[in-house]
Amino acid sequence: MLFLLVLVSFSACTDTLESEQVVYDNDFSNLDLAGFYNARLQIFQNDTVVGYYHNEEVGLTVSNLPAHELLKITLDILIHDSWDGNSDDGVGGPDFWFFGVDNEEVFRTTFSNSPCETTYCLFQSYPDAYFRQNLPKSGSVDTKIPGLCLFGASDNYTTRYSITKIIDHKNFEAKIYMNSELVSTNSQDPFCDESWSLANVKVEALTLK
Ligand SMILES: [Ca+2]
Ligand SMILES: [Ca+2]
Repeated sequence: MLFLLVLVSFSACTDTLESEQVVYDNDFSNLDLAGFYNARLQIFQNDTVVGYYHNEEVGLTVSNLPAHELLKITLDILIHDSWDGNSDDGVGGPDFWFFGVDNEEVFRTTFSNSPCETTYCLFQSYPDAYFRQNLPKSGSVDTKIPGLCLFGASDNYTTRYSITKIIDHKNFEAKIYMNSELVSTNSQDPFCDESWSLANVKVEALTLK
C-alpha cells in the first residue's frame, strides 16, 4: 500500500528522476551467491539459475547502497510445469508468487501454465497483482522453454517473466525476499508438479530532484 502511495505522489508532483544507478546485477553465470540465503544453483537449459523452489523462501541482502529515494528492482523468474493461476478449488490452486523488501510485501500475483480453451481456462493475475483474470502466460518474455520436471519432456512448460517494481526506499541496505504459495494437493510430488527459479536480479538506486 505504501508502494502505491509513493507512485501516486511520484507522478502527481514535479519530482523528476535525477539519477539511476545499477547497484546490483546478477545472472548467476559467475556462480556468485554472496548476500543470498537459502540459494542453490542449478543448471537449467544451459543457463545457471537459482532454484528450484516450491513454497520456500529465498532472498538476498544488497548492502552499501548509495543515497537514494527509490529502488527499482527487476526479477527474472522461471515458472516451471503445472501452475494453475487463479484456480480457487483449493486442490490445484490458487498458485501465488510474491516478493517483498525489508519484510514488507511489494507484489503478489498468480501464474498459470495451464491450457486455456474457450470452455475452460485457468486464468492468471500477472501482469497485475492478485486478483485479475488474465490469460495464462500474459506478460511473459519467453514461453518456448521446456518444463523442468513433470513436463520436462514437453515444450512450453516453463515461462519466463521479467518483473520490475519501483519502491520507496532510503536505507543503505535492502533485503529482497521471494516465495510462493503453491497448492498441489492433487500431486504425489509437489516439487515436481510446480516450481519456480530465479534467473536474474537487478537493483537500481534512483534519486529525484
Ligand atoms: Ca498444478
Ligand atoms: Ca497448483
